[in-house]
Amino acid sequence: MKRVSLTQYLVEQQREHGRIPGQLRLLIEVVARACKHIAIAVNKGALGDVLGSAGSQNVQGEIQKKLDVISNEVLIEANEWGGHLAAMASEEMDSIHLVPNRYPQGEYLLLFDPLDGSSNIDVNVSIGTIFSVLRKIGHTRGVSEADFLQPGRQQAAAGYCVYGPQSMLVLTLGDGVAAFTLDRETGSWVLTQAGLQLPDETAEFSINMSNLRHWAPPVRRYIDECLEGRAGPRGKDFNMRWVGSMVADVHRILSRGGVFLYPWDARQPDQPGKLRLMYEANPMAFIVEQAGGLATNGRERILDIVPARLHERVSVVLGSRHEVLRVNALHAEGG
Ligand code: AHM
Ligand code: MG
Repeated sequence: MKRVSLTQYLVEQQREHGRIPGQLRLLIEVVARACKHIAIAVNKGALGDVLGSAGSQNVQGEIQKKLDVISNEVLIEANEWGGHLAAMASEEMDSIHLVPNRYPQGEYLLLFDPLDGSSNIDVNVSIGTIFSVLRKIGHTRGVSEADFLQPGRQQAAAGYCVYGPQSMLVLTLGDGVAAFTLDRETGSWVLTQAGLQLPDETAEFSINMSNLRHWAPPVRRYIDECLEGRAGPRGKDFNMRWVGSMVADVHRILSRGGVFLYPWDARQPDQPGKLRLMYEANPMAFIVEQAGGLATNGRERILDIVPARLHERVSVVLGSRHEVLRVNALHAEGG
C-alpha cells in the first residue's frame, strides 16, 4: 500500500484544492512535530522522569503535572520562530504568548491544551494534545487577547493527538477529517484514514456518572432514558465508556460513534461547565461537525458561541447526530 505522509497530504491538499496557505501548512507541520516530541516523552514515562506533579498551579487553580509543563514548553518553543504565528494561548498559561520581536510575525493564532487528560498521566492511560487555529484579523503588529475571542466557526484548522497504544493525529482544515498514525521507526505521521465520518445512530454514551446527583434535569433525563434500555423510551440498550481524557473519549466516538457529555453541574454553579471553550470544546466541535456529527452546549451550537474570555468554560454535548439532537430536545423542553 502506498504510504502518504502528513507532509505529502498537506502538499497535495494545497496543490489540488489551493486550500492551505503556506503559513498554515507550516503551522500544522510544526505542531505535528511538537506532538511527536510529546509522544516520545509520554512513552518514556518514569524512565524519562516525566511523571508526577510539577509543584505549580495553572490559571484555573489546577495542580500542574510535569508533562503539562513539558508539553506546553515544547509547543511554545516549536512554534515561536517559524514566522507563521502572531501569538499563542494555552490552557496552562494565564495570558497570551506573543511571538518575540526578533522573529517575523505570521497571520495565525494558535490555541492549545498541551496535555489533555492530566489525571490519566500517572496511570498509563491515553492522554493527548488538542489545538485550534484562528486567523489574526487586522494587520497591525500588536496582538491582544481580544484578537483570540472569535467564535469557533472561524477556526482555520483544528486537531488533536492521542497518545495511546498508537499515537494518532486527527486533523481538519475545514473540509473533512483525516487521521494519521505515528510510525515510530521512521518518525513520520502516516495517513491511515481520510474522510472520517461518524455514524448518526449510536448506543453508547460517555459521561462521568459519579456527578449524576449534580446534573440539571435535562441531562439526568437523557441518561435515565439510556439506562432504561430496550424497555424504555429509546427502545435499545446503551453501553457506557468514560476514559476521563477528552481526546480518548472523542477519538472513540469518531471511530465508532457515540455521544460525549460534560455538562454544567451544581458543584460549580457559576461555571457553565468544566471544559474550556477555546482549547477543548471548539477544536473538538469543529472536528466532530466535519465528521458529520454535532456539538452543542445543550442549547446552542458550540461553534457559534462568541467567547467573552480566553479561559471561558462551557457545557459540552457532542457526537452522533441523533443523540445530540435528543439531548438538545430535552433541554428545550426544560427536562
Ligand atoms: P485537563 O485538560 O486538565 O486534563 O482536564 C480536562 C479533562 C478532560 O480530558 C476530561 O474529559 C475531563 O477533564 C475529565 O474530568 P473528570 O475527571 O471530572 O471526569
Ligand atoms: Mg484538557
